[in-house]
Amino acid sequence: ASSSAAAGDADAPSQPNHRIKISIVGAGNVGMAIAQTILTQDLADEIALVDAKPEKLRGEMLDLQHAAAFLPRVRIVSGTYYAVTAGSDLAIVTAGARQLPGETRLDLLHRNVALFRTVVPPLAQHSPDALLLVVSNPVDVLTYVAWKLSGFPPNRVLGSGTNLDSSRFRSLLADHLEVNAQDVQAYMVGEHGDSSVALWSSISIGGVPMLSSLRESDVEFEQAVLERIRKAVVGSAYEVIRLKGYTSWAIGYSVASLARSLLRNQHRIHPISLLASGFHGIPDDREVFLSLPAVLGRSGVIRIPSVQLTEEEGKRLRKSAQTLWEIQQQLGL
Ligand code: 6V0
Repeated sequence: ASSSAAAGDADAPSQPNHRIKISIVGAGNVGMAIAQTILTQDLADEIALVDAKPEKLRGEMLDLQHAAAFLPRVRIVSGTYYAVTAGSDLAIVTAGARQLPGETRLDLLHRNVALFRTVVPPLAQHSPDALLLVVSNPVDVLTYVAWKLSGFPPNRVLGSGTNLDSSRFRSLLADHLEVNAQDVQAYMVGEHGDSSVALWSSISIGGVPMLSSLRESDVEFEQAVLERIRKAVVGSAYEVIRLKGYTSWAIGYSVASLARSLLRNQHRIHPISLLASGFHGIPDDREVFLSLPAVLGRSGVIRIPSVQLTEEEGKRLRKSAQTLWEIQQQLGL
């Protein structure tokens, strides 16, 4: 299937004096890295921060406000309640519970679903026309949860997904090939994290397809190198967490790049978590979110271009879809 997931490609809101408002729920490491990148890139006229911890939240808000002399003029507000988010163009959710010692991933997921029940409905209520961007992990399942709880159309609910994995992938490929990462086109798709799928067949360097331009005898060697690179991408978040306790700067830039493409109607293609039913053999009635390259603009997911997957890549994607779907069945939504 290659039908559009979007209802339309409107430039709304189109009022000349429209002020762009971005809300960020969760003023932790990730939420604040996103806020600071959005601020320095001049993407919003107003930023609203929400967190459950009022003192930490106020501290973060004041700290950002004190940078005003160095930044474009942006109104920064905060609150533990959702009225501060009213009228957002984009709402980004980074709030999440942390895994407790001995806790399974599924138990953690149940706690995060309970948390999303307190976050998503009031966000949607105060900003019924917003785009909703989920960052909290496990991002694919939680994007599905946010879609269900918001009642929004699927084109307006997305997860940061493999946008970050793909940029790590591109930069490692660029190092290997000794070219600039901007000239490397390469995607990781599917589930964000351990089982993400690298699309070898569509890697191109300066517009030249990589694998098909190799001599047959070199393909096997390159594929072994590429698999090593894929593993390095998957391991890179773990390494950062082991070294500094959390990840923040790269996800901050990754989410800011999504915010720019969405709010500035850039029609850029990003691999992000979206409703993937009907694509690459995922059954139409399996409502799962996972990452595929999508054209992003002011109305959210504008189009899902058809990418060529090899049989093996398609198989891996469908396996992830099946796993995600089985997990969702246990959530009672
Ligand atoms: P953190 O520093 O613990 O921040 C989480 C914040 O959420 C804290 O400030 C909490 O007070 C706040 N919070 C908790 N409950 C609520 C609530 N009910 N309402 C409002 N705020 C609440 O975590 P960190 O910022 O490091 O990570 C946040 C989430 O992002 C986690 O789920 C990570 O796993 C996820 N990441 C996702 C990435 C991706 O690529 N999708 C990348 C990095 C992290």
